[in-house]
Amino acid sequence: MAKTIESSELIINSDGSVFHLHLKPEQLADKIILVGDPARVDLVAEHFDSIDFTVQSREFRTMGGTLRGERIMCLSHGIGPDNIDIVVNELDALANVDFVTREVKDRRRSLQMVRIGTSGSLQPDIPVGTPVIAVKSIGFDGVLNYYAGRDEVADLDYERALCSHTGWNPLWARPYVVASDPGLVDQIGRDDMVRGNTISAVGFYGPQGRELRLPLANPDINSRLESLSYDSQRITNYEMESAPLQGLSLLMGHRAMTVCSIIANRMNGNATPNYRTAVEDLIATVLDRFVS
Ligand code: R1P
Repeated sequence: MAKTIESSELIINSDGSVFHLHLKPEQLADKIILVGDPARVDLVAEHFDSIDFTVQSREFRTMGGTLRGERIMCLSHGIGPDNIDIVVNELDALANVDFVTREVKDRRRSLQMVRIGTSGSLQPDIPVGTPVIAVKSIGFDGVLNYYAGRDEVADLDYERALCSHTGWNPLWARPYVVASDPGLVDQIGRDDMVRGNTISAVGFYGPQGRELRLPLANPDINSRLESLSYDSQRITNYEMESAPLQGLSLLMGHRAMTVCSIIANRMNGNATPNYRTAVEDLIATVLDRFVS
């Protein structure tokens, strides 16, 4: 018998849309671009051949339409891994739950999600302006630890190596390492993008080793992360969403990846507040390869 989900667990608005995203099942496209900033949704959608709808609720702004004859949509998730828990669960519900009967559908629908973000480099040789694909995502946020099956989709040996090399602070959430969808990475990644291992942090300042006025619990964390080499892989950059996006997609049967434009180099102390052109170029490149 199909599982039925209570209205307290999956809240459906009176217009038939899902609680936070305010999207209706019929609006869902299989190809989805995710961006952090609601204003960036318009930069993506201006490449669409047609725009069928725009929906906004809080930081979640969605524009849906077509590109080269395919349905596509772009959605903003705001800042932080906690928002990704909302976004991926609600997108999955739109795809795989009947909103009238509240039953989980028998046939699973798989979405393709590409996050285009901004990021800080942890390697001196990856400068500002470089697009970095998260071939592996490393969650410092803990979101995936709340789901059964976490250990089946995570790279436990990498996690152990990371904890041992960094002297992991036991007060922090247990980190998890998850892989991007290899097909999407091959489709979108070319020689003009670096393939790296991306950390999703739970905050922007202390949780990414930034010291303003408050001293850090572990001030040497970034140099330890920079020097880790596991299975010929190195940690390349910090952002805040790729790991929960990857981890939840793996558990739910969706395909996902993240590519970020580097806007700061944490090891060299360089940064640019003028990254709009680099992000616009990255959007155009990703769309061209995502829908071809
Ligand atoms: C922090 O400034 C935000 O920028 C990065 C981080 O992941 C975080 O969301 O990505 P976006 O530019 O995609 O928001």
